[in-house]
Formats: sequence, structure tokens, C-alpha cells
Amino acid sequence: MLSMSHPLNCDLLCHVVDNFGDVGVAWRLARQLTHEHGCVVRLFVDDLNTFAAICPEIQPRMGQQTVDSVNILPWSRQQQLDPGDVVVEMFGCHLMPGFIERIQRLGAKRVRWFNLEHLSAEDWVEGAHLRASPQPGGIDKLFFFPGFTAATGGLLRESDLLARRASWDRLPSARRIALRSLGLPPPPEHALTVLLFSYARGGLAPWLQAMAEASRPTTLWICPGPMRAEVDNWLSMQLATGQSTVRGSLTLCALPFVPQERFDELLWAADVCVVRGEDSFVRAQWAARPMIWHAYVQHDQAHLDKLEAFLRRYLAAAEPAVHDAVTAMWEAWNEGGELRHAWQEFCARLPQIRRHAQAWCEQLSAMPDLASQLARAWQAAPAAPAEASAPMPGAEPLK
Ligand code: TRH
Repeated sequence: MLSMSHPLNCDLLCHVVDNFGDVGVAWRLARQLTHEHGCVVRLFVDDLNTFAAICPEIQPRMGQQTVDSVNILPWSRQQQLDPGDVVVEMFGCHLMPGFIERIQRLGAKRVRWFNLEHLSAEDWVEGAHLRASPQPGGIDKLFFFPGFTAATGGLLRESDLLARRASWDRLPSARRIALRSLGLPPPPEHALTVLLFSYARGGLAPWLQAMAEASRPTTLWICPGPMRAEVDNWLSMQLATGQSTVRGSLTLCALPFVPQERFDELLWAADVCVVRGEDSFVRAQWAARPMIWHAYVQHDQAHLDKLEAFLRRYLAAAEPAVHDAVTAMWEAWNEGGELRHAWQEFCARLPQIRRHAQAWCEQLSAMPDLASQLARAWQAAPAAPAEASAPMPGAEPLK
């Protein structure tokens, strides 16, 4: 909690490049700063339709709205408003010129300015974290890098997340109840459950075939997205949302898109999580489940460096069999390799991989979470607070 005489006014600004991760991360951070750090948060987003997909309470046409005590504003409102005490631009999005001018006019004594960057396990991140980038007008913008080591800004993690997951794990009926409320049939007894939320990837047929031919039944939960078409191709039918079908040992279910608040339950319900991008990747680590990460593809193949950098950290303490099985599976998934053999080896090592995932989660949880580190970073060099009594324009709850 910040030790200021008035709640800190914090602006988060998010430009949706594509998919759901940009606003997904911004939304998590906004709520955590509000609920755990007592900030008054304004979240400016340029694509409220995408926001509404992960948070159905959002009304895309509204000029201003308050959801879960966070003030949500369309991107263009920057033009009319003064910045708060802290400004966090998400992922290097370009703020509107009028807003930048007002940050500069108020100056470093009044505004702390951060650029929250993308997550990477690469070594250079430690050196770049909290580096200042001098801006015209004599104000510094600080780079804030999430990461997996103590010298980075850490990962988003709500204070009660691991306790909630632990009580879910202790409650055998939790999965059944969650699945029923999503309209999904319970998986066959002793079935392996696999959650599929990845980018497009050809060559899925051998993987699906391997699951269909396996002695252990498998239930595959397919999230909305490009993989649905791949699966439909293999099935030679269109699987509608909520529909299930069976091929040999494999039951396939097409999931609805769930609100972000419920996404963790899908991960917790699965024995193996295929995740992607940034936010689902981090949540799978907090779920402490065996996972396969599909990195967000970059033109210059930079994502493969990110993949290798993460695998180095993730598997540093792993036993050789786990190391080899996970590396082979992740590389095959990301590099378009043949999946059948890698999957069979991965499944053969599942109990050890699960123990490894739990140990990794414990190791990560020893680090302070990202929101707390961000709050500490702005406290380290506090700017003079704005007038205590005046509520921020654009921060009033809607009547
Ligand atoms: O959606 P992503 O691919 O997001 C991003 C963006 O593409 C971004 O531009 C890029 O920079 C980044 O990846 C690396 O994957 P991600 O990050 O996992 O975000 C998905 C979000 O969607 C996450 O917050 C969980 C949420 N989600 C739901 O709320 N409900 C669902 O049913 C599903 C499947 C996901």
C-alpha cells in the first residue's frame, strides 16, 4: 500500500495490437493497482470491443464507465485530460501528443512515467529494467520489464491467486462444478485433460491421431481461435461451440470464450495446458500445470530466442528426462516439427513434469509480484502529489 496522504492517481494506456493479451495484461494490472494498492486507476483503451471479449461488463460504445472500481476511458479522452501522478504506457504504445505535452508541462516533479514492456526471459532484460529514457521537457520515462528473476519487474500475480488455486486443487468437485457451469460434459474417468489455446499451427493431425490411438482416454478442450479450424479439418466436420465429439480415445470439446476472471479455472481443470503469447503463458505457470508454450511469432524469428531463453531458465533445475521431453515438445510445437513422438515422450514423463511445474511455481512465487514492484519503483523517487482533495476528471463513477 502506498504511504501517501491521498490515493495515488494512476493512468494505464493500452493500444490493442492484436488478440487479447495487450488488454488482458492491462486489465489485470489495473485491477490489482486498484484493489491491492489503493490507487485510483484510469484505463485508456483504443479497442473496447476486444476488451469486452475478456470482460463482458464493458460496454464498447460508452464514453466512460467504471467496472470493478476501475475507470475505463476510450483512447481519445487523453486529449482532454491531465495525466495522473503515475502514467504507465503499456508495451510502448504511442500516447496522444496532447497528453504527452501535458505530462511534459507538469514535469518530473508531478508525474512518474513508465513504459511497461513485453515479457521475456532473455538476459538483457535485467540490464534494461528501470533504465531511464530522457524525454523532451526534461522528464524521464522509465522502462519497466517483467521477468523471471529478482533483477526484473517480476510477473503479475494477485495476492490471493495461489491460495485460490490451492483450495481448488484440494476440492475434488471444483472441476466438475466449473465444467458444468460452462456447459461442458465431465471428462471420462482417469482421462487426461488438455486445454488448447495456441496460435495457428499446421501439422496438428499426427498429434490428434496420437491422442485418439492412446490407451489412456484424453479430453481436449479447444478454446476459440485459429486452432478450431485445424481441428475441424482433421474431424472433417465443424465443431460448434459447446459441442463435443469422440474419435477413438479422444473426446474433443469446443469451448466458449470465457471471461478472463474464469480463465484460470480452465487452466486449473487441465492436466496439460497449451498456452500462448504472454498472459495465458504466465497464468499457466501460476496454475503449476505441465504446459506447452506457443510463443507469439515475430517476423525476424525473435520469438525463438525468447523460447530458448525461457526454456533455459525454466529447465535449469529439471531432471534430464523432464528437460529433454519438455524441450522436444516445445520446440516441435513452435518450429512446426512432428508432434506425435514428442507428445508421447511428454506424456510418459507427465508426473515428473507436473512436479517440476509445481517447483517452478514455488520458485517464482518467492519474488515480489509485478504490481508491487511497480508501486515500489514509483515510491523510490516519488513525485510531488497532485492536490489531495480534487477527484480526477475521468475518474468519477458513472451515475
Ligand atoms: O491473445 P494473445 O495472443 O495476446 C497477445 C497479443 O497478441 C499481443 O499483441 C502480443 O504482444 C502478446 O500476445 C505476446 O495471448 P495472451 O497473452 O495469452 O492473452 C490471452 C488473454 O485472453 C488472456 O488474458 C486470457 C484471455 N482469455 C479469456 O479471457 N478467455 C478465454 O476464453 C481465453 C481462451 C483467453
